Amino acid sequence: MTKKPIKIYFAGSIRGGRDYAELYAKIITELQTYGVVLTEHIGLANVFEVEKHKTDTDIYNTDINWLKESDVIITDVSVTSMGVGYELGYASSMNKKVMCLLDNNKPNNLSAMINGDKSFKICTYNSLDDIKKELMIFFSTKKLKQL
Ligand code: 6IA
Repeated sequence: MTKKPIKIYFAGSIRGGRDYAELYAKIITELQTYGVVLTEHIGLANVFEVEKHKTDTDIYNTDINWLKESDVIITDVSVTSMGVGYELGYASSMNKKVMCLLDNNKPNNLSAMINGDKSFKICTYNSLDDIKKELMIFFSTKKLKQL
């Protein structure tokens, strides 16, 4: 029997600010070596243009369905975003595996409501190489291998 690829939900700031959009795209490329990324659009430079025909209700419904369907949620929380916070709370209530990446230069950007949820794995980084190493460790854990 062939193994189904892991479904990954990558969350990153959109209306919260796009300062890290280029990094999101690089993280998504790396994540695609581990499974299927349901939310590839998060890294697009022109996400507002691409998504402008969708209503907020459409966006919400699609994202919640992807969140439910996903095996893991990976997010960069260096830029504060209401949407990402909402998604993380939702994921936590479904007992999903969540990894939060945080730029070492932005320690004060992280809400206590994220930092205080001990079901989240929070990894700080200084570089893309650090992120790649953390992802390798995360995806090599036994529980994820068994999915
Ligand atoms: O509050 P934020 O916009 O920063 O929330 C970002 C998070 O909410 C992301 O992790 C996404 O999963 C989700 N999200 C927010 N907006 C969108 C969107 N279109 N498309 C898909 N997912 C979204 C926004 C474009 C629109 C302004 C035309």
